[in-house]
Amino acid sequence: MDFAAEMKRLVARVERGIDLHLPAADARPARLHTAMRYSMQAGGKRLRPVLVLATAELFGITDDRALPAAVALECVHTYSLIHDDLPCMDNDDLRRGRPTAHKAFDEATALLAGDALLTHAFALLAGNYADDSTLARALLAELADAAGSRRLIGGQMEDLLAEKNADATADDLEFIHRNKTAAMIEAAFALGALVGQADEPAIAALRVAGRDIGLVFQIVDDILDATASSGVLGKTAGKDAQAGKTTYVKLHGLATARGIAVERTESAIAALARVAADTRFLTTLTRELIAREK
Ligand code: GRG
Repeated sequence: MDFAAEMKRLVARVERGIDLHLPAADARPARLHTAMRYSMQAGGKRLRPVLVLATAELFGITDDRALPAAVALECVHTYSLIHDDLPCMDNDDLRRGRPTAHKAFDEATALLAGDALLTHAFALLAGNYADDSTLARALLAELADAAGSRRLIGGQMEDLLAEKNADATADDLEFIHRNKTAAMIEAAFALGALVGQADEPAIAALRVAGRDIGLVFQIVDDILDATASSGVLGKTAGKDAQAGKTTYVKLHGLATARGIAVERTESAIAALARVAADTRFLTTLTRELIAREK
C-alpha cells in the first residue's frame, strides 16, 4: 500500500464532495454561502472526512455512499473552528494559513456561517440516506451526540472554564480532550462503520481506536505547541503554553506526554487489528499522527 497515494486519493474525494455538497456560493444569500465555502475550502488536513471514507472502505464501500457523511463531519469540524476563532473565544486572526472567517468577512457573518455549516451537516445526513431510515437515524444520532453538549460543545465549555482555573486536574484535561478533540475523530470511525453496515463488535473496536487516536492527536498538538519554534529568536513556546493553559505537557512533562501518546497509538492499532479487515491504511495513518510536525 502506497500511503501517500492513498491519502491523496481520499483527500481529493473529500474536496470533490465538499464542492458537490455545499450550497453554491452565489445562492442567496451569497455572502453567507461564500463565507461557508471560504472556511470549508481553506485547506486543512481533512483528517476526519478521510477517516470516514477509509473506514467505510474497510466494509466494501468504495463508491460515494459515505461521502455525504464525510462532508457532514467536516462541516461540523469547520463550524467549531470558525466559532472557536471568534473574539468571544480564542480571538484568532489566522486559521489554515488564511484570515479567520470573522477577519475575512465580519463577526456576524462568521457566526452565521458556523451556524449554517452545523445545520447543513444534519441536512446532508437526512437528505442523502433517506433510502435507509434506520441508517439515517443512526447517523443523525451519532453526529448529534458527538457534536452536542456532552461532547464537542461540552469539551469546549470545560476548556473555557479550565482556562480560568489554575487548579485544573488531569481528570479535567482528560474530559476536555476526550470531548473537544476525540469526539469528532471517534465519530469519523463510527459514521464510516455505520455506512458500511459494520456489526456491533467492529463499531465498538473502531470507537476505541477513534478515542485513542483523538487523544494522540491532542497530545501531539500540546507537544508541538510546547516546543514550537518561531521567528529569529528560535525556540519559543506556542500560544497555549504561553497562555499558561493546562496541557498534557504542563501536567505530565514532555517525556511522559510522549510516552502516553505512544501507549495510546499502540492501543489504537490493537483495536484496529480486532476489526476483521485490511486496516493497513488506518494503521499507517495512526503511526503518522504521532510523527506529525504540524
Ligand atoms: C466552538 C463548539 C466549539 C468547539 C470548538 C475544535 C475546537 C472546539 C477548538 C479548536 C481548538 C483546538 C486546538 C481544538 C482541538 C482539536 C484540534 C487540534 C482541532 C484542529 O483540527 P485539525 O488540526 O485542523 O485537524 P484542520 O485545519 O487540519 O482541519
